[in-house]
Amino acid sequence: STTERTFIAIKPDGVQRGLVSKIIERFEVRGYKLVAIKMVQPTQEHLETHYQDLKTKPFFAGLIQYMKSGPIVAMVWEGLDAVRQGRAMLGATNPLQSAPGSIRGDFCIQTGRNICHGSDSVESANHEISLWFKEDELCSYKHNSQNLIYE
Ligand code: YYY
Ligand code: MG
Repeated sequence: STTERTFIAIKPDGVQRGLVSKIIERFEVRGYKLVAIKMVQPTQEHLETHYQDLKTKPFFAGLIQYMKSGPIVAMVWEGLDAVRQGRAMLGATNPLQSAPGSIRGDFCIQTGRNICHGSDSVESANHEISLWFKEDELCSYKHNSQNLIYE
């Protein structure tokens, strides 16, 4: 459906490296609709909830340290197949395996500094969106180019 939503975040390294506009641009020019955006430096507890599925992994503590080291740009993007396409646009978790042309494949090198996050399923997207945004922070509007992007 054209109203599928995904949670995309620019991690602290992406912000510090000046990649905010480039990452946003990929989603904008593709035709996805931005429905929420904010800059936030999340708490340890918030990040532990966000990454709860990874809490037994050896890299978990380092991941949380990195993620709370500075502000993040949190976003919700909407459109056809947004979750799966969003993941493809970010590239593989390990940037050394990310295709050139993907965000990670173009802008970073190591897994532990992979500059961006994207939901991995519609179910986790809905969960992450509600974790990062209040209902009234999600904007409902018609994209002006809706009829040019979709047939
Ligand atoms: O969804 P995605 O971000 O692509 O990967 P996840 O398996 O959910 O891991 C989340 C996050 O954890 C990843 O973006 C970097 C970090 N990480 C790591 O530092 N080392 C690993 N071996 C795997 C993941
Ligand atoms: Mg993940």
